[in-house]
Amino acid sequence: MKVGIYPGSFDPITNGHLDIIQRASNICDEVVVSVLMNPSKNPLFSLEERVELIKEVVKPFPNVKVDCFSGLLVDYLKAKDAKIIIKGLRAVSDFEYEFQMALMNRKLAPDIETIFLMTSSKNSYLSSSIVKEVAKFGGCIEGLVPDLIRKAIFKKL
Ligand code: COD
Repeated sequence: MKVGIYPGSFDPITNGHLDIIQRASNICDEVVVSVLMNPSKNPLFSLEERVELIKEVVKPFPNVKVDCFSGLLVDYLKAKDAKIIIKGLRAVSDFEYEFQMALMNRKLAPDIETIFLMTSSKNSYLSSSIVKEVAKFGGCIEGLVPDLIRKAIFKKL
């Protein structure tokens, strides 16, 4: 069974992330959206909130699960006996950082492959931070995140 692990902060999940999840679900038997537990960051949503919100919005995809992890990504994949890391690419600006991470992950675990999926152009400018910033100053974030997430963001803010 081909299990693809899609790791990230997902604070919160956006339509850009969902675009990648949908594409990955078409090529993997199972996709696990894995939220990083990172105590050094100061997220808008707690880990539990992020996991619950993602579970709600991935309901239409029967082969997508949600989980969380801490520590090295490759150790998490080994524990799950998975060999595929899914990453999303928006623009050339993502490439350098993602390439560096992919090569380091390959050095740590040569049998694990990173697969990059390109987002639709309509989602290519989206990031969790930009959505939060626009919302914070009262801007419209309709169409950038699922409705449930939009409501959760405004409730938080
Ligand atoms: N369209 C397409 N893809 C998108 C979009 C969009 N609009 N927005 C984000 N993405 C992609 C990102 O490129 C990324 O691939 C993924 O979605 C998640 O994005 P974020 O911003 O939620 O999460 P990040 O980038 O903060 O996640 C970083 C990781 C958690 C993957 C990374 O820090 C990690 O693996 N940490 C574990 C520790 C580790 O192993 N470190 C060594 C790695 S070398």
